[in-house]
Amino acid sequence: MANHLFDGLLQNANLERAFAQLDDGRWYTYSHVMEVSARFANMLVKCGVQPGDRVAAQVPKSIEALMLYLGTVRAGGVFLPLNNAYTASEVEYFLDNAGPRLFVCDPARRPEFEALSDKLGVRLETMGVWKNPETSAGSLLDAGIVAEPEFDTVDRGPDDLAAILYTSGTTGRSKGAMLTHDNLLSNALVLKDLWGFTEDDVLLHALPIFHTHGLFVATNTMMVAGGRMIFLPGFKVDQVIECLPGATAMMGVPTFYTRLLDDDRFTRELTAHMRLFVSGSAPLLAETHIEFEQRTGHRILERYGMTETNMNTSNPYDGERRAGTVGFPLPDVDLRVCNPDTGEELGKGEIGVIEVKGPNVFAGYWQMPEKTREEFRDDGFFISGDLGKVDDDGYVHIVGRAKDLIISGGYNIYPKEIELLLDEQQGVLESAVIGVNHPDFGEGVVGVIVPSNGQVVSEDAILSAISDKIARFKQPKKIYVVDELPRNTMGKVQKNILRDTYTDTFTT
Ligand code: MCA
Ligand code: AMP
Repeated sequence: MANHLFDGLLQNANLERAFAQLDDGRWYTYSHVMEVSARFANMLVKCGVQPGDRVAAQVPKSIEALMLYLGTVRAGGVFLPLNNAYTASEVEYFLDNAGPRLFVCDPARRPEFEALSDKLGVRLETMGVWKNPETSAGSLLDAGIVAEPEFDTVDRGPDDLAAILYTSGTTGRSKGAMLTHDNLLSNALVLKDLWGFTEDDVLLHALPIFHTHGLFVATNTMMVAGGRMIFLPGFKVDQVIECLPGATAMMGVPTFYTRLLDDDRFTRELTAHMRLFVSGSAPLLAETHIEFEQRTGHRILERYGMTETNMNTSNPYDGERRAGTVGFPLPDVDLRVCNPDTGEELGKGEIGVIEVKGPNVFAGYWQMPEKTREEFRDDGFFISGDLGKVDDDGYVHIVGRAKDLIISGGYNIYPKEIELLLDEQQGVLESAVIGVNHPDFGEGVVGVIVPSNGQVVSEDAILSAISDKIARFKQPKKIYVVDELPRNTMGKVQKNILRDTYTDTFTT
């Protein structure tokens, strides 16, 4: 046996060639990738990590953080990346639920996590951003960078777990999506071929690396192609514009593209040499697609995926990329549209819930067999919770969501989680959380609150009370206080009415 994912990802790597160009001027070759991932794998073993153990990481974006992912896979571990914006109480849930052997955090946040890691019996190490050999960048990074550069990569098969990524749920509790070696590798291989990536490509990487898009779609696909990345710490328009001339391709969420279009320096000349712009994680407005083409001459290639499934569909590389659609199912993905209640398959053009099956689809939710069963049909199709249709030409359209979900700047926010928190606040009887049009983030979070009898609640007091409870990007950007919520005859809150009422919150 071998290590299915690690060997597969690096099968086309030429050790002499560059893997990443960093914003601090450093260049990483594929030989560095082999060496540094081995050093981290050695460190992980020293920390007690054994095959199957989870390694949780909430660390700033860096090439070393990516090497920690690869080192974990080489050591036979299961990588569990966490959004940097998560607060200590959110992190507590993930650590408690996943039971990792090791938690690697930002050195600046170590004091927040010491008591927690003691309580949960999780070893705590730190990893910051490397500056120079004299400056400490955290315990794991300092030691990892000088550990042995060779490692006997642990055997792992296609069905072994490589990663767990948490996704929130409509019940408010996050669920750990278990992704196998083959879920990740098969998707990377398909995308490389479909999007024509080769070792001559240079991907401008400005996405975070704690989610599927930046961690797997972008970096795994580049690795299997043997290509190179311009690896930026995050998305800043100035830096992206400065780096575009050196890139051949870019992947982003719609907010990246609307921000670029808002800048006059983003021109046809600047992008003339580019081969491909990919968008996903949130709906790309047809207007943005059209404006992008008018400005640059390029048609953005939109694709559709989920944490649980990696990528499911893509517009064609060579054929027509249709605005407002997410293209065709990937070659190894079966996709159908069904009646959400009965599960009966619907015909062309009919709207229902999108269901998928294929090597990309996850192995279930970590220690939640019931939840897993609920989201699969008996014949193995995963129920996405997205509403869509397939048109006469076979293009898939996403027309809405059966799940109550807000997507803001490419981050998923489940209203239930915010509502539970708002309801706990002093003076609050009940609440509803909705997403409405936001010029920058696509959707912006709005909270609507009904005070308890005789109580006075203010927007400021509520926002300050929840400020350290949930990640900043999930916090309502506006709160309205009302006497009652609109309900239907069944007593269910009519969120569509709230969305209509507050639709102009961020656009006027
Ligand atoms: C930052 N803020 C946000 C968001 N990001 N608020 C709502 N939604 C957001 N997405 C808030 C911060 O809390 C802060 O608030 C203020 O905006 C400025 O923060 P900053 O960090 O400076 O923002 P930014 O750097 O401009 O970030 C915006 C961003 C970023 C670049 C669009 O959110 C981003 O990189 N998004 C990509 C998400 C992504 O990779 N999704 C893929 C998921 P305040 O000022 O009030 O403190 S994977 C997935 O969905 C599936 C599998 C798929 O198909 O890909
Ligand atoms: P996540 O749980 O972060 O993996 O987000 C997955 C969800 O993002 C999907 O279920 C869709 O609702 C949404 N999504 C991803 N890509 C697209 C897209 N191109 N268009 C519309 N929605 C998308």
